[in-house]
Amino acid sequence: MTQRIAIIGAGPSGLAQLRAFQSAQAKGAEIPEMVCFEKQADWGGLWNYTWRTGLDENGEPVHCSMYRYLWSNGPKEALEFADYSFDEHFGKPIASYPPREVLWDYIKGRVEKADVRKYIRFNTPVRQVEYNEADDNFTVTVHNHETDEVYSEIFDFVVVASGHFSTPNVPEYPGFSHFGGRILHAHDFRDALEFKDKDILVVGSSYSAEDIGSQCYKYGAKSITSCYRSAPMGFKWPDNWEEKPAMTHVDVDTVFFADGSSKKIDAIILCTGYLHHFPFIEESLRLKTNNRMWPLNLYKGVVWEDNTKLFYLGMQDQWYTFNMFDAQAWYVRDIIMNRIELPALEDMRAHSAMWRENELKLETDRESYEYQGSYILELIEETDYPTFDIAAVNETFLQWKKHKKQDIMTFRDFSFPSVMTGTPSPAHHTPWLYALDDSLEAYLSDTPKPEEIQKASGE
Ligand code: FAD
Ligand code: NA7
Repeated sequence: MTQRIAIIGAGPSGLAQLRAFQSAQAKGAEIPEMVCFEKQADWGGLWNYTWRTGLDENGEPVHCSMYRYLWSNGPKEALEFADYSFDEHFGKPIASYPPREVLWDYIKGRVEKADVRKYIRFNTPVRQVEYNEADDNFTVTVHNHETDEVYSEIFDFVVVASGHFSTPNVPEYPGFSHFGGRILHAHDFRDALEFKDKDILVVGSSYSAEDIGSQCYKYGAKSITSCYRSAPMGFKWPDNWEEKPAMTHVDVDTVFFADGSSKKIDAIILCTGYLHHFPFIEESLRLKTNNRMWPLNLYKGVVWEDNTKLFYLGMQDQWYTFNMFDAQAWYVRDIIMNRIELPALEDMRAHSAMWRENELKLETDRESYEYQGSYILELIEETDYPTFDIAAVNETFLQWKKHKKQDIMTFRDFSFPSVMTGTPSPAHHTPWLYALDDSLEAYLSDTPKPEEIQKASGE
């Protein structure tokens, strides 16, 4: 009997899983039957932008946490697929920090070429995953919004690739219910122009705080204040951006901070991270973790140790992204296809405990991305995923961090050579701060728009 695999989510991780199997098939292997359930109407996960917030057209929680004008927050050379280069997709070298639409196009290019869309059932959220002890298989219950039918099917394996940056972590601070301005989470932030000429507060000190604050600066916010719980971001900020310690409370129009200072604020944007949230998975199979480099109970970061027919992709905090999801997907494929044999439960647990122990020793960013790089290497050494120069990617991360330290508003103007092809990337035609049109067309054109030239030259 052909084995059946349910893949939950058609974002970069779920698509990596489809591509992994398809690539084995292309080399002559017989592959199991795959069904990918995707709650949205299209593929690409977070990269599939929507203007919607709250609930989508089907009454489902909106998945997208990306916003207009989002450009890659790290160099594209760190996330390039080892089996599908930027050169191949765009047919010419492009700059290192593409906007969302350009990266979405790249993600789609590989899976269009692999012809795997046929495996995906769109507008179909998974409602429940249950393990059937007697039959050693899973019942997966889904809701087809196109026909408004709920149905169940049986699968031998389940791969959870539903992401973990979509369910916002929303803290409450004293006075929030009396604040006169808008309070929103980063998940619901869409267009920085909404905050033009406004005094905004971004809460948090990680990627969302840094980037949403920068977006608001770029699109004309009057002032940006950021506040941190544990440690400041510590970049050299523009004149109208100040960094404060933790917020203590707010009143109708003012925010108060732990150092006794206060500031009048129009809108509060909570950049306070996300929850790993899997309401559709039965308790005994559900991953419970915060956002970290080594969640427990996952052998090699992917295999549910207590039931090795269940897998999770992309659940780690992410330095590496697309090529890490690939490494994971190829590894999972090879377990399912009996090309990799799993060790005994106690050995899997010991292996995970060792990685967790090493995770707890990580002190610097450099140690963190090197740790994740060595994890990826461990996976790809066991599969036929094209190996790539992890040390060179780590070096790219190192330079990226330096550029950010030098100037948070100009780091996206630097370029890197491709680790996969060696092709150097050109500088983009317009510095990021002045490139207001983030469309694929504007980005790929060879010349800036006249108004952007004007703005860049300060006229
Ligand atoms: P997702 O992209 O979240 O995809 C998960 C998919 O699962 C979605 O399509 C969703 O609709 C579907 N799904 C969820 N629940 C269900 C269900 N119950 N049933 C069926 N389908 C379901 N990474 C970078 O490399 N560079 C960046 O610049 C970058 N910027 C980012 C900016 C933001 C604001 C955020 C939040 C993340 C960013 N990331 C970035 C990281 C991002 O996590 C990865 O790039 C990538 O999108 C993760 O892929 P994924 O497939 O694991 O998850
Ligand atoms: P992260 O990286 O998980 O960071 C969450 C931030 O929120 C972090 O600075 C936390 O501070 C802060 N936080 C969490 N809870 C609170 C409360 N209660 N009060 C104040 N601050 C809080 O999430 P991001 O959204 O920035 O990034 C997620 C992904 O999106 C990332 O991979 C990027 O690629 C884009 P802490 O340091 O824990 O004190």
